[in-house]
Amino acid sequence: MNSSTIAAIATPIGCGGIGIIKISGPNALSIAAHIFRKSGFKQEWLDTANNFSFKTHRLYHGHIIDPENGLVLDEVVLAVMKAPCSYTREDVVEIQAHSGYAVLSAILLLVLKQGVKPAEPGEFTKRAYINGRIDLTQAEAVIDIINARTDKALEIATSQIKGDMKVRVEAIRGVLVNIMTKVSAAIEFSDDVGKTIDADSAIEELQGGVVARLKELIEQYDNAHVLRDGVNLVIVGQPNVGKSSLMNSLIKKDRAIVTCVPGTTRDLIEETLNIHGIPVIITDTAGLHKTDDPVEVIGIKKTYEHTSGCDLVLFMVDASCPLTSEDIAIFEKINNKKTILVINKSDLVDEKFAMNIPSHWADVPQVTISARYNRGIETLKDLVAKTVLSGQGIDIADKIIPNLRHKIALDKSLESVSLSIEGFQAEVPFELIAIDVQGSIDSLGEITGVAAREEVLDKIFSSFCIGK
Ligand SMILES: Nc1nc2c(ncn2[C@@H]2O[C@H](COP(=O)(O)OP(=O)(O)O)[C@@H](O)[C@H]2O)c(=O)[nH]1
Ligand SMILES: [Mg+2]
Repeated sequence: MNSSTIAAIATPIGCGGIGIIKISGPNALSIAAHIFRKSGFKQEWLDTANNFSFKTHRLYHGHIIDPENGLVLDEVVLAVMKAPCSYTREDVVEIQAHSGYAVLSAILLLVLKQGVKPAEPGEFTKRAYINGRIDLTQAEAVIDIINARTDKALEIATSQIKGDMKVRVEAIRGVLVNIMTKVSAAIEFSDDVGKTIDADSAIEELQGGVVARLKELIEQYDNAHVLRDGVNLVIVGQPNVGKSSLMNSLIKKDRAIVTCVPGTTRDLIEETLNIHGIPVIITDTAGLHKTDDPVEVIGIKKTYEHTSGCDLVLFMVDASCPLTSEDIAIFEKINNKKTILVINKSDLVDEKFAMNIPSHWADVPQVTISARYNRGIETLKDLVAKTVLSGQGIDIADKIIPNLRHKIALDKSLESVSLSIEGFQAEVPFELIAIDVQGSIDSLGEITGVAAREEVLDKIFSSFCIGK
């Protein structure tokens, strides 16, 4: 348990109905008692040390009063949760005050004056982890819930905060620990024939209980991490093909200016949208062509820079005129990216129209749309989802989706366990096999936190906001 008491404003600063100041630590209750006056106060409520004594999991209505001068700072409700049944497993008091910059700052200052430390970003959750209430995957899920932009991302985060990922990883780790126990016994009692390991059954156990399950989780990351992390989508193409019209059609508002004047869009225009549960940041760009206009030149440079870092390119061409050498030049520049060929202005050609495209574009998924008349937009969205979900379709049944940190540890664990299997097969000494089994165990421990290094913890918790 941590000996210090910490406090922070836990709600966004601004005008609102309620703002919450959270206090956690051994002195949370005594400090709250010192600055709080319950409504209808009676002297007999005080204990022998002249302190107000709170009951756990109760709400108390009253006022925050500066004990030095008797000044009332606000009318509040106090939520009291005594250790260990609290978010941090320490004594916790939440002061529900009115939300305004001045009032919340004044109360926080008063709390800090009582010898309380301002909380670091994520420190409450870090304490919940250190005090054993949650594992590292659940701590990460807290930030995922806060940042979730779609229902799907939220589902993944809530499954993780319930501990689904932890349970899955611990089950795999359990198999490894079991094998490790046998290997250790075999090393220790190498003279005792009865204590040796049957390599075939160990390999079978590792293949089924570890390798297959690790691969399943890694595959789940590869196929579906975009549901949690989102994707960056960029619309590129020559001027006037209809990029801004598509942007507006996708986000269902007139965000980008649409005109028949080539070179209208010069800057990058960014919007967020939800495509079948995938959080998408979409960028409309300056038309790509040869130009002497200095503003357009900058816009084109920005377009290429942005495209190099994106996850998926919507490469747009105009159905009403044949492809030009400019179109082909653009395609050559972006063809190292995942791309969808979007053939726009289908309203200007007849139904049987098929665009004449170079043979090496044949593998590029394509869709014909009319951005102006909102035709083919749903098909385009389906294709985007399918492409970024690695062709897995939109229904990801399993909500356990590792994040990048988990996936790196899973890869390491898989590598070590594979080496240990090779060791069993080659009948190398058990001492060497033990190193790989232990390596595989340790990598999984990094995920849940049983074997996480301090810098990993710092990195995770520093991404939190203050007050969480
Ligand atoms: N007929 C037709 N015109 C379109 C379509 N999409 C865009 N346009 C027109 O093409 C011109 C250029 O559109 P805009 O979205 O500004 O193209 P951008 O330069 O690629 O951003 C405008 O006059 C649009 O109204 C479409 O699907 N069909
Ligand atoms: Mg435009």
